[in-house]
Amino acid sequence: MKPKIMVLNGPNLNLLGVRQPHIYGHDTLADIERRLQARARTHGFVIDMRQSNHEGELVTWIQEARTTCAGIIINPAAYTHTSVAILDALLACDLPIIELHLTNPHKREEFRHRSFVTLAAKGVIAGFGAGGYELALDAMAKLVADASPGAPRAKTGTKKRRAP
Ligand code: CA2
Repeated sequence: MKPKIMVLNGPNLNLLGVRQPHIYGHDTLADIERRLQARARTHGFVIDMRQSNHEGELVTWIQEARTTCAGIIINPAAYTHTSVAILDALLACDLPIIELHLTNPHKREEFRHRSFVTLAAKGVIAGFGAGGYELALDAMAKLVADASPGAPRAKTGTKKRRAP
């Protein structure tokens, strides 16, 4: 069975591509998911991408991922900076976790500089816009492969270049 990666998105990210494109870009969450599904196939992953405006729902989904997924990629949005509940749920998972942001919170208001979620994350990808989701998936592929060294790696489809 292909490993499943949970990709979680927090409050207001359903407005991506619809409002404030000068900050968050023109891609909708559906655009991002389409590209991510294609990238997941090259890694031999299944993606389960979800968005919620509710903290408790995100906590429930993290708990679900704990027993069903090989890793979690999470853009907790504003909950990044406030949610001990999401941090605790992530800490209870024995899974690789990648924190993801479209923008670079450290270049923004000071209240965005603190992340609770970082305490549970293996690493953070921030500031690369919608393309950050694919970067996160590539990083996750390495983490999952490192966690099960005996498992065969998926072919990524990149052609070998002939020597000049
Ligand atoms: O840069 C990111 O991805 C953030 O997680 C986005 C959050 C923000 O609170 C974090 O500090 C950084 C905000 C998400 C709001 O998404 C919107 C998208 C379109 C229009 C309005 C809001």
